[in-house]
Amino acid sequence: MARGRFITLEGPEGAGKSTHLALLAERLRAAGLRVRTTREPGGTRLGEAVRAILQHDAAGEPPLPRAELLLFLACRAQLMDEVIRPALRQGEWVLSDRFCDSTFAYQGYGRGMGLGALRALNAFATEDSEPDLTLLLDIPEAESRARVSGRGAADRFERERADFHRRVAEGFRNLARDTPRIRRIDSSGTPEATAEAVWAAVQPLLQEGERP
Ligand code: T5A
Repeated sequence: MARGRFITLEGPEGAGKSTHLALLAERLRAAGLRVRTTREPGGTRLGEAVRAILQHDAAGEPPLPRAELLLFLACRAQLMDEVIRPALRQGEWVLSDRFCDSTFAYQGYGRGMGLGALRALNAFATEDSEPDLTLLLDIPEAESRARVSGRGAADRFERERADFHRRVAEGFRNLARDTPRIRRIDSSGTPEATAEAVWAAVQPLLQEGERP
């Protein structure tokens, strides 16, 4: 059985990752593929429990930066072994709302941790697995703020200062420039225009699958 493909969607808050993950999953299913969707942090019982700690201080105190990093990586290790790798082995396409590039952007560029150490720790958590394709949905910072502020109580990351969000956004763009698997997509237009750009970016993977 052919191995499935692993696609991640990344970007700042409100960029449209959840929206486009759902639309892409629908389109891939319509093309006859078996698709599994997941998210980080989350996607397993352990991951969802840790998500509440990471985003909403469910432990009663906020995790300090190194603890925060290790909690994200613990979620990733669990998700990789429990969901992603088995699904890929079964020939499913896996779409994840955030993955390793969020760690590099938020904990690396945002919190100021060294990218070399983050890459090594991420490799340990994933046993060296990488996405086949990453779609970076990019929007101007003001647009991200406007989309997030329109939807109720902010989580711990959304409450970070503007300069943190600026570093994260810049970090994502640097990662896209330096990493061939990352495709940067403008997500500031209409959802329809973004969905078409997402679909175009996925075509090479679909065509690979058609080769004998
Ligand atoms: N984190 C995560 C780390 O710090 N390190 C890590 O390693 C990981 C994995 C997770 C938080 O954890 C941090 C980063 C995050 O802060 P989250 O809930 O997964 O939090 O992430 P959010 O980005 O906050 O999720 P959102 O749901 O807010 O953002 P989405 O998914 O990007 O946006 P979406 O699709 O829910 O909503 C977009 C809105 O914009 C409108 C839509 O109608 C919708 O209202 N819109 C468009 N949507 C798509 N395309 C367009 N062109 C649109 N135009 C308008």
